[in-house]
Amino acid sequence: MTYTHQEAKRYTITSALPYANGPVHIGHLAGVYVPADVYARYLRSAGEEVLFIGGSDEHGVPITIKARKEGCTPQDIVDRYHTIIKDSFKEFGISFDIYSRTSCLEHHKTAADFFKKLYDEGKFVEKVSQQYYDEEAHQFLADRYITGTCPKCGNEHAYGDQCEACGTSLNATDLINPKSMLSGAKPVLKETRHWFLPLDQDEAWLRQWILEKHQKDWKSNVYGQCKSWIDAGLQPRAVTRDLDWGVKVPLADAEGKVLYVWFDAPIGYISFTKQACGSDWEKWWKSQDTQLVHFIGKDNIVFHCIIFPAMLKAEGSFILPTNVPANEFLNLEGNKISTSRNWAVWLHEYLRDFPGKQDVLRYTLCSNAPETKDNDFTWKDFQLKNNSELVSILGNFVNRTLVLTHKFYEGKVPAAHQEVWTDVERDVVKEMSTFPERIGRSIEGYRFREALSELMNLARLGNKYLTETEPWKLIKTDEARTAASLNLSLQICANLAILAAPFLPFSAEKLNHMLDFKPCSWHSAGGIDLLPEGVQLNAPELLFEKIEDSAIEVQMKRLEDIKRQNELNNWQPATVKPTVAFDDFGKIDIRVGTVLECSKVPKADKLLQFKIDDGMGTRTIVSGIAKFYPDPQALVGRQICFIANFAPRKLKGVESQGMILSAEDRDGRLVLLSPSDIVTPGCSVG
Ligand code: B3M
Ligand code: ZN
Repeated sequence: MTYTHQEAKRYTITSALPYANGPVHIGHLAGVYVPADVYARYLRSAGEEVLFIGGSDEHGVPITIKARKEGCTPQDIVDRYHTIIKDSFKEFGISFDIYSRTSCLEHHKTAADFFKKLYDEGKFVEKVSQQYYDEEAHQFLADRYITGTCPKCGNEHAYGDQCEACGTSLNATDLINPKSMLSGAKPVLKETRHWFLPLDQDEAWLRQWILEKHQKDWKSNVYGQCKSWIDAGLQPRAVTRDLDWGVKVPLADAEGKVLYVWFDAPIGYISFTKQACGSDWEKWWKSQDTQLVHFIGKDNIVFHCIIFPAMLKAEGSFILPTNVPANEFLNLEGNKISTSRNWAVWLHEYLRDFPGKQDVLRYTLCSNAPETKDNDFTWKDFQLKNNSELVSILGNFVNRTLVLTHKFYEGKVPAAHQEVWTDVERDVVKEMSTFPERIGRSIEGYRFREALSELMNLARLGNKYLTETEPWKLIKTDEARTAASLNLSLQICANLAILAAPFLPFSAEKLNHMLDFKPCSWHSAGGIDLLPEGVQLNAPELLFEKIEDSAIEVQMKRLEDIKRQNELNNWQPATVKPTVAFDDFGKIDIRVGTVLECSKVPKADKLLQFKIDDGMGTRTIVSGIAKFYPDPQALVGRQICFIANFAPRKLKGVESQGMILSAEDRDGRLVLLSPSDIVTPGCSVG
C-alpha cells in the first residue's frame, strides 16, 4: 500500500526507449532512468505489483542516418548500441523487468496488428499529399532526413518532425529553406499516400482528460505543454512513412511504407509486456486498477500525453496513463548535452572509469535531477556530493556505528536497554518513525530530489544522535547507556538500509551484508526492532570512498579536449569583407623583406622586434606574435611579407615601420607569410 493510494495497486512503469544510435548518457539517466528506477524499486519495496519496462528504439531516421554515415546497415547500428545500452543499464542497477528492442519479431507483429486493427475499424484517414522528395537520392525525405529553419523560433537546424531548439513538433512542409540531409539538395514536392490519425477529432476528450482531470496531479511542465498543444488546435498526424527501415505497413498496397517511428515505439511498451508476461500481459494494460506511468524527457511529452493516448483510445481496450512525470534537461558543465558533438558523460565510460561507484552517480543525478527546470552536471559537484555528503554524512554515520559496535561488543547487536532512555532517544525514535512516509510521499509525488534529501536527513539525525550520546566516552562510565546508544544507532542503520535501497541499491546491499540484515518491506521501516539483540554483524567496510582531485581532473581534461576538437570541427572561414575598389587595394604597398635580426621586446611578452632588409636599407618592425615564435633567432634569414607604407607608430617605446603579414589558422596559430621562392628584398607583392 502506498501513502497516496488507499488500495494496493498494480503499476506499469515505462521508461522512454532510447534510440539505439548511440550509448546512453547522464542526461538520459537523470531525466528518465534514475527516477523511474527509484520509483519502481520503492513500489516493489512497498509491496506493490510492479512491471518496469525498458527497451531500445531501433527504428526511425536517427538510426538510418547513423548507418549511412558509418557505411553499414541499420541492423549493424542497432545491434551494436542495443548491447552497449542494455549492458550498461544492467551494471548501473536499472531494475527493468524486461529490456527488449523494437527490431524483434514480437514487436513488429504487435505494432502491425495494432495498426491493422485501427485501419480495419476505420480509425485512420487516408490522404494523398505532397511530400518532399530528394531527386538525387530517389527517396522521400521523412522527418530527420530534412532540415531547415523553424517557422516558430528561427532555428536554422530544425528537423522535418521537430525543432529541438523550441520543442515544436513540425511537418516537413512547415520548414523554411528545406534541405535534404542526404544530398544537400533542395527537395521537390511529390505526391504520396499515407494514413493519418485524426487528432483533430480527439480534442474534446483530451481537453477533459488532461486539462480538467489532471490539472492538479500532472507536473506543471507537462500540463503546460499539453495545454498549449491542445489550445493551438490539434492536426491529423501521419502514422506512416516512405522508408524501408521500420515496421512494414501491414496492407497489401503499401509497398515501401513503414509505420512512423513514433507510432511503433510506444507500442513497444506493450510488446515488451507480452514478452515479459506471456498470456498474463493484459492486466498490465487493460485493468482499471493498474496505474500506467510513463517516465520521459520533456521532448517526448506530446507523444506520450497526446498521440499515444489517442492511439490507445482509438484501439479501445487499453487504459490511459495515470501520470507522465517528464523531466527537463540536464546540461553538462554549462553546455547542452549532445550525442553528435560527443558532449556527454557516457554511462558505459563512467562505469569503466569509476568501477563500483554506480551509487555515486545515481546519487548525484537524483539530487540534481532536472525536475522543474534544466539543471547542470559538473564534475566538481559530483566530487563534492560524494566527498561531503555520501562519505561525510551517510558513510560516516554507518561506519562510526559499526566500528564502535565491533570495538565494544565484538560486533554483536547490544541490548536496547530502553529503561535507560532519555528524551534524546525518545525524540530520535519519534522523528525516525516519520521518515518512511515522508520519503514515500515524495517519491509517489515524483519529487525524487526531495525524497533523497529526506533520506540524507535521516543519516544526519543518526550522526547528531551519536555525537550527542558519545558512546566512546559512555563506555567508561555507563555500559547500559552505551549499549542503548549503539543499539539505537544500529536500528537507524537498518532503517537507512531499507530507505536508501531505491536510490542507492548497491550501498544498501553492502549495508545489509554488514548488518546481516535481510532486505525487507518499506513498511517495516520506521521501527526500532529491525536488528534483534545478539545478532553477529559482519566486518565493517566503507560504504563510500573519497574521490580524489586527480580522478576529476582526468574527466575535466577529457571534456576540454572534446571542446577543442568541436571548435576545430566547426571552424568556418570568416565571411568575406565588403567589396573594395582596385584603386583602394593599390594604395597599400606590400613588399618582401629578409629578416636580419629578431628578438623579444624587453618587458613586452607579446612583441617581437624585427630588423629587416627591405632592399632600400633596413627597417624596424614590431609585431605581436612572440608567443608563436618562442625562438626568435630562428627567424633570421627568412623572407617575410610586410606593409611598407603604414605610418610609423611606437610600441613599448620602439618605433615600428610597417606591419608583418601573417595568417591565423583555425586552431588560433599565427603563421608568417613568406614567398615560396627566394626573391630580391624590396620587391612588391600584388
Ligand atoms: N526514442 C525518443 C528519444 O530518445 C525516443 C523515445 C521513444 S519512447 C516510446 O527522445
Ligand atoms: Zn523552433
